Amino acid sequence: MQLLQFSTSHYCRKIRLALGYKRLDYDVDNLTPGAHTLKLKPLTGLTTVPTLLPQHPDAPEAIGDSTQILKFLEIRYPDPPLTFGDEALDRQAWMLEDWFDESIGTATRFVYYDFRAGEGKSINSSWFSQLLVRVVRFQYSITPAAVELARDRLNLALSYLESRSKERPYLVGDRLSVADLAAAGLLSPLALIPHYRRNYPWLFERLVAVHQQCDEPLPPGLEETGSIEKA
Ligand SMILES: N[C@@H](CCC(=O)N[C@@H](CS)C(=O)NCC(=O)O)C(=O)O
Repeated sequence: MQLLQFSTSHYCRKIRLALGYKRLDYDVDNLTPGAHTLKLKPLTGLTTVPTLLPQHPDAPEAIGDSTQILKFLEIRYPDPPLTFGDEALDRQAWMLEDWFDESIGTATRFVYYDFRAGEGKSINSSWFSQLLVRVVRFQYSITPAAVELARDRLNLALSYLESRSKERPYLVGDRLSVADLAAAGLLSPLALIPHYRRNYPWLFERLVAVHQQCDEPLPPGLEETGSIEKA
């Protein structure tokens, strides 16, 4: 199995968490942003990573879109499960997964690239990295007004998640599910932003715990300590 990815993409992190949780062997092909469309478009008709190549005669050649990849993995490799086999719980888990994907993942991207262009420039001030930040901000129309809307959306999401996390560790049911993987992957870029590290310590405790459960290296900002104690 091969994962076509950008190493820094939070959507690709979500899939690596699932592959790790299911203890599946895979290798990665780190695509070059810009040139990636040449490889991806003929395979899936999409231009986005992650794309999974199952490399199995009974499976499609390529699966694009992280939710579709999770669905494929869950059907083909059901053990250990990331769903519940219960209609109501599964509906809740997939709805949360979709919400993180379509709304929160995008909001995180806006806030993260705004940070990287300003206060967080020193994270990587090389010309290539700064060019990439500019291109992404242009590509997704990351304007100051849009960033404000994204911040509001994240604040609401984080207060919802905080109230849930006080009740129980998992977002749905009593074990890890696609909803937790989506949350851990798509909120992971916030670990580099001091405002979120200061104000939402419980979030980063959860991110570390999910990454450890999935045997996935911790995201930038959390990897140096393996815990959030020194944050
Ligand atoms: N809904 C998609 C979103 C994936 C996505 O936005 N990927 C970005 C990287 S984080 C990408 O490939 N962008 C390049 C492009 O749009 O051409 C998914 O869940 O897979």
